[in-house]
Amino acid sequence: SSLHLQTYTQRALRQKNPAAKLLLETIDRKQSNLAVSVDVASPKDFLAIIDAVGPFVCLIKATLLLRRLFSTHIDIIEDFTPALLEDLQALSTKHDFVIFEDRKFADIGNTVALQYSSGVHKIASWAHLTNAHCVPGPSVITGLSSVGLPLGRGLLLLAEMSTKGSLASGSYTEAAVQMAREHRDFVVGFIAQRRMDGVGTGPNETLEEEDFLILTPGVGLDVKGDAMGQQYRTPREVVLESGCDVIIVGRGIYGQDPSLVDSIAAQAIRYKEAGWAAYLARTQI
Ligand code: 5IU
Repeated sequence: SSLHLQTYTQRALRQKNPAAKLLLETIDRKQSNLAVSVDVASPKDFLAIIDAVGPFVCLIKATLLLRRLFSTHIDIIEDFTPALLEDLQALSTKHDFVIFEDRKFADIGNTVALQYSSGVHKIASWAHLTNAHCVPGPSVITGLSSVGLPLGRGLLLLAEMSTKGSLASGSYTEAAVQMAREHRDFVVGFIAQRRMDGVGTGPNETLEEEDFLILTPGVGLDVKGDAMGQQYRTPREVVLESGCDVIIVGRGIYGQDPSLVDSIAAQAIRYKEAGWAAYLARTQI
């Protein structure tokens, strides 16, 4: 199937899940397939980075480093959690980006439903997209879907990882795709390193209407990895050669000093342009 050769616009029209549709429309409107991953410990840096890169991204990936932020400060500032989330949502409206909470749910259905809906974070109430490991089997989707589907949210399954020696490969990846096929209303795609359409099906049984979104971390223009097993590929390798839809970039953009907002914006523009050029090359073949 050649769905990835279609434009984001064409694919947005066919999407039924509201979060997936919003993401594709946002990519199209802003001409950006760049997502920025904001993994910093200070709430001030967190919001400053998002404000700086906001105009250039389709999506912001938060990590429950938010959890770390909260647990650090929650004793001191009582209403800290709602305030930070309100700031994040205000920036999402101001700059027109989708919010993805990289929560990596991985427990039984009942527990993940509680983690998704309740606690101090109430993730389902503010994150358009979240993700889950497939280790628990389909019940992780059932649990999350019971909370997220009525709210118009979407789920990404972790089908592959960017790290050296990742165990998410081969039959594990195929099982992830199979799980997604059975919950197409809520599972909108994957965190993966390549397209997943038709994975695990025979050569002649590729499903025509299979259009998963592929969001891909492990993207860098200047270095090949870090000292802890992360592996980077360029936007061109990820989008043009592997057919992925969204590049997720963290340290490549905010670097070693999260307080330098001017250089952060400049890096975001650089990655945005590289990601878009790779997409244009892919769809104009
Ligand atoms: N992330 C990966 N690789 C993966 C998965 C998640 O890098 O396979 I699943 C996360 C980790 C971090 C971000 O939050 O994506 C990448 O950050 P850097 O661009 O700074 O490496």
